[in-house]
Parts: sequence; C-alpha cells; structure tokens
Amino acid sequence: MMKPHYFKLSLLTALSATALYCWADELKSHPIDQKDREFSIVEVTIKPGEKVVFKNKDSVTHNVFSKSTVNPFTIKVQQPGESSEVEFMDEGVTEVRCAIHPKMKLIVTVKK
Ligand SMILES: [Cu+2]
Repeated sequence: MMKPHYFKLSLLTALSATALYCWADELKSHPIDQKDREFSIVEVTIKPGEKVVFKNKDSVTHNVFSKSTVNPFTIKVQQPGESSEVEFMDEGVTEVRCAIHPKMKLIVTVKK
C-alpha cells in the first residue's frame, strides 16, 4: 500500500507535468501575408483562441473578411503595409475572402 506521503508526492508530480504540458501548448500567432493579390497560404489549421495576423504586403488596398458564420469578422479597408490581428475563438471552418479581389481565398480551420 502507498503511504500518504508518497501519494502526495506523486500527485504533485502529476500536477507539475500538467502545468508543463499547458505551458508547451501556449497559443500562437499565425502570420499570413497578402501579396500579388493572393494570400501567402491557402489554408491553415489553428487552435481556438489563436490569432491570425493579416499583413498587406501589396501596393494596393485589401478588405479581408470572413464569409462564414463561424468566426465572423471584417478588417475593412487595409492600406499597403498595414497589419491586422484577428482572434479565432470558435471551432469550425471559416472562409476568408477579400471584398476587392474575389479570387483571394483562405480557409482557416479551428480545432482543439
Ligand atoms: Cu484584396
């Protein structure tokens, strides 16, 4: 049988391991550029609460928005050189488009 002292010690070890795991699993920011009237990638998978940083690296304005009911947002007019951070809280698939350039498309999948 395990003595109470050892039991406490193993509980402490388990808690420390959990804390370390959470620390290693911290939320990230995902940079995605707009260049040559395209997104730098066509799809990305992120965790709930993580952010995508949209940067306009073009010489034209963009207007990035979510076409989906999951994680709706709109950045509105974004001038060349500007960056905008968008937090994705809800799990699911979000289709991101540009209101000025209909060919621009990015799929953001949020899952745990
Ligand atoms: Cu655009």
